[in-house]
Amino acid sequence: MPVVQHAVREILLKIVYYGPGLGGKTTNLRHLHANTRADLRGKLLSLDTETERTLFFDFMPVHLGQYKGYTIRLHLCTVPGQIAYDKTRRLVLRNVDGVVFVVDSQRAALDLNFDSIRNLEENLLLQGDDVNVLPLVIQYNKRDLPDVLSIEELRTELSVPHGVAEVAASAVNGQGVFETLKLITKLCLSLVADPATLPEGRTPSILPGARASMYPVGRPPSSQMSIPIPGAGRVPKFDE
Ligand SMILES: Nc1nc2c(ncn2[C@@H]2O[C@H](COP(=O)(O)OP(=O)(O)O)[C@@H](O)[C@H]2O)c(=O)[nH]1
Ligand SMILES: [Mg+2]
Repeated sequence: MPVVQHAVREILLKIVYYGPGLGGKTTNLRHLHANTRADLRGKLLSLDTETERTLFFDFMPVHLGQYKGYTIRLHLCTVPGQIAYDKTRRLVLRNVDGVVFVVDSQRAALDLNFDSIRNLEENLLLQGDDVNVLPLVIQYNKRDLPDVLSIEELRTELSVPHGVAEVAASAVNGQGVFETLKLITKLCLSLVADPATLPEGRTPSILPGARASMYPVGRPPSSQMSIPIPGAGRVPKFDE
């Protein structure tokens, strides 16, 4: 449900990074923050415990390029991964436009990934969203570590539906981080056929005819966007 402001010709998208604790959500935001021009980004606001685990959430505003004459503003948020913080996760998920699910690719983290992706589905359902409709990117993170499952194994074990947008990443090295953001933004914007025709303010998340948005089968409106999307809809080779 993007927020459109016609007077200032601006679209606001809320993108939530979801996933198990210590999977790399905060690391994604830190990399984006460190590598975005100061005039295009706001402060990265993090509420961590002493052990650096995200207690509440991280938040960062970013300005992106233009889309059909409208400026795109993003609100990037993370959720706390620990089981105990389900209420916080639900709060952060409200009015979400797109989700990046950050998978911890380590073999030992499989159960945590599984619980978290099911928890995402449940929480989206509770607020009337559908994980099969909402723009979603699966980021397979920590590909640099030795004991990781293959992407095929992770896809099967986590029951990732065929055709969902995926990115292989090593967020700690910055690999795949911008690609993930560009991909989710593009999927979100594919719902906004023409911002000029949307009502002022918040619009319903599921616009008529938007069913295919999660799956990059209907081509996103790349010609109108100034953001290049490398390898949209496929898992890139790690060294690309
Ligand atoms: N080796 C490796 N470590 C990572 C990667 N991404 C994150 N980490 C580390 O994993 C830990 C947890 O990351 P964090 O971003 O705080 O996880 P969050 O709980 O999902 O926000 C930190 O020590 C990160 O440095 C990665 O791609 N590779
Ligand atoms: Mg965190």
